[in-house]
This record gives sequence, structure tokens and C-alpha cells, in this order.
Amino acid sequence: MAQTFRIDDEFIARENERAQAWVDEDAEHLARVLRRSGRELEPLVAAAADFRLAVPSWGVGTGGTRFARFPGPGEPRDVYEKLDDCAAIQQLVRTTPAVSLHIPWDRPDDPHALVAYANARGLHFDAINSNTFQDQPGQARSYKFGSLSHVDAAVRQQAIRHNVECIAIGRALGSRALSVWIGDGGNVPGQVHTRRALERYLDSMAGIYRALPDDWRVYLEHKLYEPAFYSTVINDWGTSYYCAEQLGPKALCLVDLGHHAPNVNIEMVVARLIGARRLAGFHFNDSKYGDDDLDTGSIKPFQLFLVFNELVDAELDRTPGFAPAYMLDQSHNVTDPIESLIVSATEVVRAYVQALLVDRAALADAQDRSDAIAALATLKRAFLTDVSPILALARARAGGAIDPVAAYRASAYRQRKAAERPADASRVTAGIV
Ligand code: RM4
Ligand code: RM4
Ligand code: MN
Ligand code: MN
Repeated sequence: MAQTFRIDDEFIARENERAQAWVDEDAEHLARVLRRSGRELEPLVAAAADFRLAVPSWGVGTGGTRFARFPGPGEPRDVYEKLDDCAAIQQLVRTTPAVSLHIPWDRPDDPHALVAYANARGLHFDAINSNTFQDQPGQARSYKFGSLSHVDAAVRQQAIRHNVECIAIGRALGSRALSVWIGDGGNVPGQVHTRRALERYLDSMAGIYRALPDDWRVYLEHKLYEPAFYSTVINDWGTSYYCAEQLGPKALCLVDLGHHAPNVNIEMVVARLIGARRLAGFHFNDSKYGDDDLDTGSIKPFQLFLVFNELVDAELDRTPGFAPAYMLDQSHNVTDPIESLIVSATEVVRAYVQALLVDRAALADAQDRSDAIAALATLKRAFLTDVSPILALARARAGGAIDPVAAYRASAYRQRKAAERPADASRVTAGIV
């Protein structure tokens, strides 16, 4: 394989030199502010450095809408090039060493070679995603009217086989979880028998569940609508929770932030799933209207913080079995996908650190006194603290960039990839289209 451009760690270190002075100054000031309320800065830097988040392979390509896709220069054309881009993100932010693959978009010819390639770049594989929401060339039966819940048993069998194959690929890659999101649903009232469709889904999922190794989990991902616009088989967290209960202890519920009706109190959904011991983890993104797949934290950063407030609360409570998987799941239509993923990864860690700042004793006290104003003020104090110096220090100490987007731009990575990767529409599988 020809030598391809990689960002040099030395280059990142040199970029950091220019910003180090102000980071230290800001960190010193923040440390004084935190000390006033009895908090130390260093444990927060350590917590930020320990945080781990997976990047979606499909996120490094340019996405599209049902109207158009506007490809960007230097898009990755295969799974190896996607890993190169994920490695660049990891080099700059140092919290994203895991990649979540999507099959068949990323089906490897040689899984062992792919693992070696990933490991050589400091990456490994997180949950593997199946895809029964599209038809693939040469596929015997169509998913136009559904997959795991299809009325035709032969279509359901094909979809089950695909998921079982995903488990096999995932095993070879070192994954420990299968994410199942289906597009099944109806476009007009009456099209789908609501109860029976769910029964068929559960029956199919039971077949997939039986193929799961003991140390694996299956993540059930619900979504309110799209591609079906009238009804969706796994439409909300309640349905997802019911299905997980029916399937068994290895089935957990995945929360994609974009997959709820507008204004749904997602932090409460998270709290319920934690309480029920069924929270699989997250697909982080943001949304204004529907499943817009906008950059994480770009629209509702306070909501993201409130989600992390629940997660940190559960962590501090030492809730048994609490180990959520954190992943990004976004579609980048107009931005450079690498920049969007860098910014989003940063925003996720920011929300986590802000949530660590919540004065839990003050919050509990306000709750016990039913002092609503004091409770909100406690949360706002944490949310409004600018923890940027903590995030910058955590990145820089791990070899990442103080200002990862600036360093990425200065590296000319995109321009280099544009030259290395001449557009080849027949090969590009990246992005949600
Ligand atoms: C848009 C809009 C326009 C139509 C396109 C195809 O949503 O409704 O009128 O031309 O779709
Ligand atoms: C869906 C869902 C899934 C993702 C696909 C590409 O809306 O979020 O997680 O795999 O998009
Ligand atoms: Mn998702
Ligand atoms: Mn989605």
C-alpha cells in the first residue's frame, strides 16, 4: 500500500507550543475559581483524559439528504481510508481510539489485516452496525417493505443471516456489541399490522440473540420516524425497553439523541434506562427538527449536559452494571466531516466534565427542600463554567492538540487527501445518503 500522509506528532507538539502559555494561564485562573468551591483542577483533567468515545466510520464521509449529496474533496473511498481519517481525529483529540463499523459499507476482505491496520494507528473497533435498511447489489430479497419485521419469512431470514454475519465479522475485529437499527415501518395507516410487526421483529431478534457470544451485547436502537413516515416498528424507548426485556440480559437500549420527538425529555429517558439496567449507550448528535444528525452540542448543549448529569450521577452511585458505550453518529452535509467529528468529540467531553462539576450535595439538599430555584442554580453553575482549559490540557498531555481544529487546518490534511484520493464515485460508500 502506498505511503499516505499522516499528521506528524511533532507537528502537533509545535502547534501546541504557540498556545501553551494561554492555556496555562487560563487553567491557573480556573483552578482558583474551582478551589473556591472546594474542587481541584487536576482530577478533572485526569477524568477528561480518561473519557472514551467511538467515531462512526460513516461519519468521516460527507452525508446527504434525500435531495442531494455534495461530496467534499478527499473523501475516504474505502474502509482503510476511513480509518486513516479516524486516526487523524484520534491524534488530535486523543479521546476517540475506537471506530464503529457499518456492514456492508465497511465489510473487510481480510478482517485480520484490518485489525492490524487499525492497531498500527492506535485504533480498535467498537460496536458493529448491521444494515437492513438498504438493498445491496446481488441481494436476493428486497427490504423495501421491511426486514426483521417483514411479512415474508424469507426476507426476515435474510435479515437475520446478515446480522449473524455482522457478529462473525465483529468477532474477527474484536468488537463486543452489535447495534441493530431497522428502517421497518409503514408509510400509510393500515399498511402494517402494528402488533404483529413487533411480534415478527421480536421473533427475528431472538434468532440473532441466540447467535450472540456470551460476552457480547446487542444494542436495540429506536427511532421515531424515517425512512417510514407514518409508523416505525421500534419507535421509542418504551418499545425498545420492552423488546430488551423480552430478549434477555444481553439486550440493551441505545439512545441516539436525534431519534426522539421534538422536546422529548431525553435525560429522563436516560435516567429510566439506567434505573432499569438497560442503557446500552449513545449515538451522540444534535437536532433542531428531527433526526437531523447535526453536530453534537451545536443546538442544545444544555440538554447534552443534563444527559451527562444523569450519567455522572449513576457513575457516582456505582450503579451495578453501569458501563454505557459512547459513540458519535452524525451526518455531515456541508462541513469537513473530520472537523465536525473533532468538535463533537470535544463537546461530549465538555458535557461530561461540566457534569462532574455539579455540586451533588447542594443539589440533593435543594431537592430535599423542594427548592427549585436553588436546584437549577446548582446545575447552571456547573454548566456555565468554561471548562475549555481542562479539555485542552487533557488533550495536550496525551499528545493531542490544544486547538485541534486549528492544528488540523494547519496540517493541510484535507488538501493532502484531496490529492491522494481522486474522487471515484463508484468506490465512495461513506456518509449517510
Ligand atoms: C421540496 C419542495 C419543492 C420541490 C422539491 C423536489 O421539498 O417542496 O417544491 O420542488 O421538494
Ligand atoms: C440511522 C441510525 C443508525 C445509523 C444509520 C446510518 O438513522 O441512527 O444508528 O446506523 O442511521
Ligand atoms: Mn444512530
Ligand atoms: Mn439516526
